[in-house]
Amino acid sequence: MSTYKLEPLPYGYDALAPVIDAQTMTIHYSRHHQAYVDNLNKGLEGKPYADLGLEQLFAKISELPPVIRNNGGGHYNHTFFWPQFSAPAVSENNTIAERKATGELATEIIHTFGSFEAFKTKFAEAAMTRFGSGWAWLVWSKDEQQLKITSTANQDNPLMELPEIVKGTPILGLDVWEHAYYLHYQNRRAAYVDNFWNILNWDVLNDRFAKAK
Ligand code: MN3
Repeated sequence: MSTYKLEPLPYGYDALAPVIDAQTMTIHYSRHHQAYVDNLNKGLEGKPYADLGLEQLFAKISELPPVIRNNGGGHYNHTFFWPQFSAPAVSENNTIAERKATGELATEIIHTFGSFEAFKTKFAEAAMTRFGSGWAWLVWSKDEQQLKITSTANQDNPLMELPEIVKGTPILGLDVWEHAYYLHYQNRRAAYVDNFWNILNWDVLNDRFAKAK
C-alpha cells in the first residue's frame, strides 16, 4: 500500500511571520498535519482501496469511511497549503508590504471578478461565512472554463465527489480552522484573512493555474 509522509516545508517555521507566527506554523505543520498523515496511513491499512491515489479516493469518497475523508482531505489540503506562501516583505516599523498579484492568473481573476479588490472581497466572504472549521478555495472549473470561489467544511476539498461540493481544480486554498490562526489572531479570523494576501507566492499560483487549464 502507499504510505503517506509529511513533505518538508519549503521555508522555516518563522518565515511567514508576522502574518503566520512561528508557533502556529510549528504546531500546525508538525502536529496537526502529521496527525492527518498518521491517521490516513492507519485508515488505509489492509483496505482494498489502499493503493489508490488521493485523487482516486476523493472521486469515490462518499463510499469510503469518514477516516479517509477527514485525513485524506487533511493531508491533501495541507500539502497544498504550505507551498503557496513565501515570506512577506516587512519594513522596519513592522508594516507588511502589500503583495501584488501577477501573471496570467491575476489577469484571469480580474477578467472573472471585475477587479482584484472585488475578488478579494468575495474570497474573504467565503472564508468568513464558512461556519466552524473549513477551507476557502479558488478553483478552476474545467467544465465551465472559469475561475470560481467556494468553501468546504472540515477537511473536504473541491476534488471530492460529494453533492455539496463545488468541484474544480484547486488553485488557492485558505485554511480557516482556528488552529491555523488562533494563537496570533485569537477570534479575529477577518484579520488573518486580510493579511494572508501578503504572503501569497504568485509563481506557485500561476504554475497551478497553467497546469489546471
Ligand atoms: Mn489546518
